[in-house]
Amino acid sequence: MNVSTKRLDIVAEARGLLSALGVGESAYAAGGMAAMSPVTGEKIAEVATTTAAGAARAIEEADSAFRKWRLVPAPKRGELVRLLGEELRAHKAELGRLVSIEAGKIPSEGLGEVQEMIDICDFAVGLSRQLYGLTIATERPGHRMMETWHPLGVIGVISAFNFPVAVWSWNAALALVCGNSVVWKPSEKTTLTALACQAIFERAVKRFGSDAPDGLLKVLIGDRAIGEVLVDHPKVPLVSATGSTRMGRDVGPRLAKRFARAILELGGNNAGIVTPSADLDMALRAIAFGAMGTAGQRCTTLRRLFVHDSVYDTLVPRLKKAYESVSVGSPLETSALVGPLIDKAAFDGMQKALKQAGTHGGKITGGSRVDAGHADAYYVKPALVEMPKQEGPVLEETFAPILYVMKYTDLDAAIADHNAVGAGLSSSIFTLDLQEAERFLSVDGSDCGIANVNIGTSGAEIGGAFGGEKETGGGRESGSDAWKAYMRRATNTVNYSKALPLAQGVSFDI
Ligand code: UN1
Repeated sequence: MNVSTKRLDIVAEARGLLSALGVGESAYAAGGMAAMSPVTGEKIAEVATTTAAGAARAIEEADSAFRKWRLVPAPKRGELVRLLGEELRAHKAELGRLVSIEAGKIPSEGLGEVQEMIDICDFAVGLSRQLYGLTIATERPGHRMMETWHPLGVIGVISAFNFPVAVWSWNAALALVCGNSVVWKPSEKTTLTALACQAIFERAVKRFGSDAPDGLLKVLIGDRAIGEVLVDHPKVPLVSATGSTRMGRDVGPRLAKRFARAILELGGNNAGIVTPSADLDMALRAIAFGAMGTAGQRCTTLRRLFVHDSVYDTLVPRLKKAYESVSVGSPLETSALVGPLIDKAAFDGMQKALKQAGTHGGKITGGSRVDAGHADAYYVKPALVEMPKQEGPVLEETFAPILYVMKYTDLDAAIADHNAVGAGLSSSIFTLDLQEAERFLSVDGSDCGIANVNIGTSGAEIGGAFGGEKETGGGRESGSDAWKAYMRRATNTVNYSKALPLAQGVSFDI
């Protein structure tokens, strides 16, 4: 099959999916921003962009929508998210496929991402009948003190290419049941899936009826300048931003300057520890998925591995074999487990890191480019690098499938090394020893937002709070009580007595 035939195929397929998902042609036919597919490296559409004035207008409209939406009772708001979940169920195959085309995910991961959206919708629907406050003991007789949660306003969402639809849904599903509107700036690399989500959402709104105001979801298509409009706008009290630590270093202070809130979900440099008692078959599978899955382009990807020297020579040769034999190829045309990198810059970044690792004494398995029949697409063999110690590129997140493997002898030292990087997102220990497992989860164990036992670092469920510490930014999205970040808290004290006792015994008799 020659490249031009493939080109026609993928463009036609993307258009067919967009139309099935309800996206009008004017949104992607002749706009100013190229939509590329990493699968073939070709342009599949030209998306209409938002101007700075248009972005500001969208935020104003979303603010008006918020003012009406907050008055709709929360369980009713949940009904809209329930309908969104239904639409996602009905269109899972199409949206999952579009994710594969635009982000290069293998089919089960493209579909898995949509499943993650459905799951968070279910979670948010239940939440819409909760949003619990507290009643707190008061020192004053005849008084009641309580805490209530109110909608916050327009929630800005900035998302990355690697989870182009799920990360939006984690934020949007919670924001909506909490009574907010959403303005979303997706990655420039994944605009088509964003347009698809908007169309799916609009269908849910239509089914919901007139209680849903216009402007509950606005999508801004553009580059960094458009993201800045969102970050700097006074009518956006919270921005939830997923991306690099470098992006977070810009966004965080800008928000702080105007006292807006931030949920930052930034880089990860996630590690695993394989102890002497580990179930090595299980560890092998978990490591392979964590490190090679999604072509190493999850923020939760396993990037560092500390292996006890008593099991190193058993596990590492098996791992290397898995690296050598893993199938790499087009997620649309083959059943490969590893799809493409997002673009040439990602490939260059990977090669640079591998070169640096070599200068630090790293022994590299894999890492070279794979010819998948598409000259402008970047497929690579995942790389396993045995490192003498943790230094150089091991300390940084390179958004590509590189796993640095190091030997350890003492668990305390391994945990210290584990924690000695900037990021603090996800972590795991593979052990059947209760003391080791508990030590890893304890106060002076893993310093990450996610710490697992006998599970890899990636693939978290939506029910838990998702996010990490240190340079990962500290934000939490998704499950548990992450919803609280999307609301404002009011402490209310009600006096139902006939007197006016002052707190702290203060007297002020006039
Ligand atoms: C991300 O890479 O930005 O835990 C999110 C996971 C997924 C989410 C990853 N549920 O790997």
